[in-house]
Amino acid sequence: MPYLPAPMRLAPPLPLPSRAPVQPRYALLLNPFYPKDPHASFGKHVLTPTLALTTLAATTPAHWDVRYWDENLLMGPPPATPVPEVVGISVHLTFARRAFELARWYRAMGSKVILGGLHVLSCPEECAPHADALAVGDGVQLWPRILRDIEAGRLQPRYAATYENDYNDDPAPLRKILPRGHFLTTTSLIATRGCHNRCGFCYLSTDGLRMPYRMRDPAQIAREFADNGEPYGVFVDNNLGSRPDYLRKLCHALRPLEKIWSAAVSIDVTDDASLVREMALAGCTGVFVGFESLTDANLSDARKKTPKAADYARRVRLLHDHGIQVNGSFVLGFDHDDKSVFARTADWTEENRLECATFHIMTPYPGTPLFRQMEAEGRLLHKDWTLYDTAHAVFRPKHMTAEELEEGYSWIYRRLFSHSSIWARRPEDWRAVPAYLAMSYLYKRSNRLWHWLIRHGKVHAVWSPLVELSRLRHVRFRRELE
Ligand code: B12
Ligand code: SF4
Repeated sequence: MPYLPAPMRLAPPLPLPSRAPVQPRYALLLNPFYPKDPHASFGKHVLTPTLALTTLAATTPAHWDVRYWDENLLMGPPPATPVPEVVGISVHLTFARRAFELARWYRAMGSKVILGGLHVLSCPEECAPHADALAVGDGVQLWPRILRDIEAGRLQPRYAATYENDYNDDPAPLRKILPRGHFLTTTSLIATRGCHNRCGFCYLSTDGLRMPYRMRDPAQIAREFADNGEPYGVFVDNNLGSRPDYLRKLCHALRPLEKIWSAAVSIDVTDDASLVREMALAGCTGVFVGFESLTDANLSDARKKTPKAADYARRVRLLHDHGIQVNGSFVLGFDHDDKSVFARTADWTEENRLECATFHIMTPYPGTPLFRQMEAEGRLLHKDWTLYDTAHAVFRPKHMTAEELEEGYSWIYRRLFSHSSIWARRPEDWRAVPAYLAMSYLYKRSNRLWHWLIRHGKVHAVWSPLVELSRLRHVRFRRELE
C-alpha cells in the first residue's frame, strides 16, 4: 500500500463550537479538506492555490476583514475565534460532505454560511439545507451582493449569476491573503474561462452552466504576474489555447517578463508551429494536455473535437522541440477500453517521453451528459460523492469490471512512477536530463518528504531555488531559440 498518513486521509477533528460573540464585518473563506490519492504526488495539492477564494476576496468591500483558510495545508481545522459574521465555503463534489460539516459547525456559532462553487451549481437542492444562502454560478458578481444584503439584514436563500459579463471587469485575485510559504507558487493565474469544446464528461457541460469563452486583457495578466513577484506562474484556465489569436497576444505580453509558466491546453494548440514557438519564447515550460484517450472512438463518443490520436506523437514532439514539457492527462474506463488500455497508454507515454502523466478513472459528474447516460443505462454503482474523485470506479465499465479498472489505475501510476519509466522518459537533450531527473524524483517519488514540507510550511522555501534554476535555464534556452 502506498504511503498515506492519517492527515492526508482524514479531515482534522472539529472542537466544540465556540461561545464567543460573532465579530461583525469579518468574513472567513474556506477551502475544505479532501482525502489525497496516495498513487499520485502529494505535491500537486500545494503546487498553486485555487483562485476561487482569492477572487472572492478581491470583491469583498474594504470595510470587511477577510481571511483565508485551506484545510489541505494541514494546519488543522479553521479558526473558531473570533467567530466570523460570514463564512464562505467553496464546495466541490468530492469534499461536499466536509463542507457541510464545517457549515454546521459555524452555523452553531452564529455565523451566516454561504456555499458556492461547482457542486452548488450542479446539485443546489442537496446543498441548500446546509447554507444560509447559496451562490449558484459566478461568485465575483454574487459575493459583494450577498455581503451588502447581510449588512442590510435582507439575506436571500439563493443568488444566481451566469458567466456572461465582460471578464475584464473582474478584479485581480487578492493573493496577499494566501500563506505564501505553503505553496510552490502563489501565482495561480487565469486569463480565460470556458473552452471551445464541451466534452460529455467535463464539468463545463453541466446543465445550466452558461460559460462562453471569455478572455481578459493580456496586459492585465502580465501585470498580475509581475506584481506577485514569483518566477513561476500556473495558469488554471480550462483551456488557455481555445483561441490561438488570443494566446498569441498573451504570449507577446508575457515575453518581456522573463518568467516561466505552465498551462492546460488542448493538443490542437500545435496546429500552428509558430504559436508553439511564441509560447516557448514567452516562458512556457510545460503544458497539461487532455489527450483523454488514444482510441478515436472514445474521443468521438465524448464529443471531443480533437486531432486523430495517431497524430498525437508528432504534436508532442513539436512541443518538446520547443523545450515545453508535456504532462498528458488520460481518462481510463471509456466504453471502448478493455484491460489492454493500461499497458497501451503506459507504453505510449514512455515511447513519446512524456515527462509527466496524470490518470483519471472516468467519473460521471452530476448534471453532465455522461452522468445522464450512465444513470439511464443503470450503470452508476452509487452516489457517494466522496468517491467521485477520479481515483475510484463509480460506474460499471463495459469491457472490464470496476475492480479491474481500479487495479489498472493503480498499476499504471506505479509503472509511471517507477525508476525504469522515469528513466525511459528522460529528455533526448542530455543537458536537460539532470533537471528532469531531480524534478521527477522530488515530485513523483517523495510523498514522505511532501508530507513533511506541507506540515511544516516549507514547500515554498525548499522548491524556490529549483524553480529559479529552471527559470534561468529556460532564459538561456530562449536565447538559443530567438
Ligand atoms: C486549481 C485546481 C486544482 C488544485 C486546487 C484544488 C482545490 N480545491 O484546492 C489542485 C491541483 C490541487 C486540484 C486537484 C484536483 N482537482 Co482540480 N482544479 C483546479 C482548476 C484547474 C482551477 C480552479 C480555479 O481556481 N478556478 C478558477 C475559479 C475562479 O473558478 P471556480 O473555482 O469555479 O470559482 C468560481 C465559482 O465556482 C464561484 N465560487 C466558488 N467557490 C465559491 C464559494 C463562495 C462562498 C461563493 C460565493 C462563490 C464561489 O465563484 C468563483 C468565481 O466565479 C479547476 C478547473 C477550472 N479551471 O476551474 C480544476 C477542477 C476544479 N478540479 C477538478 C478535479 C476533478 C480535481 C481532482 C479530483 C483531480 C484529481 N484526480 O486529482 C483533484 C483533487 C481535488 C479534489 N478532491 O477536489 C475538477 C472538478 C470537477 C467537479 N465537477 O467537481 C475541475 C473542474 C477540473 C475539470 N475540468 O474537471 N485542482
Ligand atoms: S477540452 Fe478539456 S476543458 Fe474543454 S470541454 Fe473538453 S475536457 Fe473540458
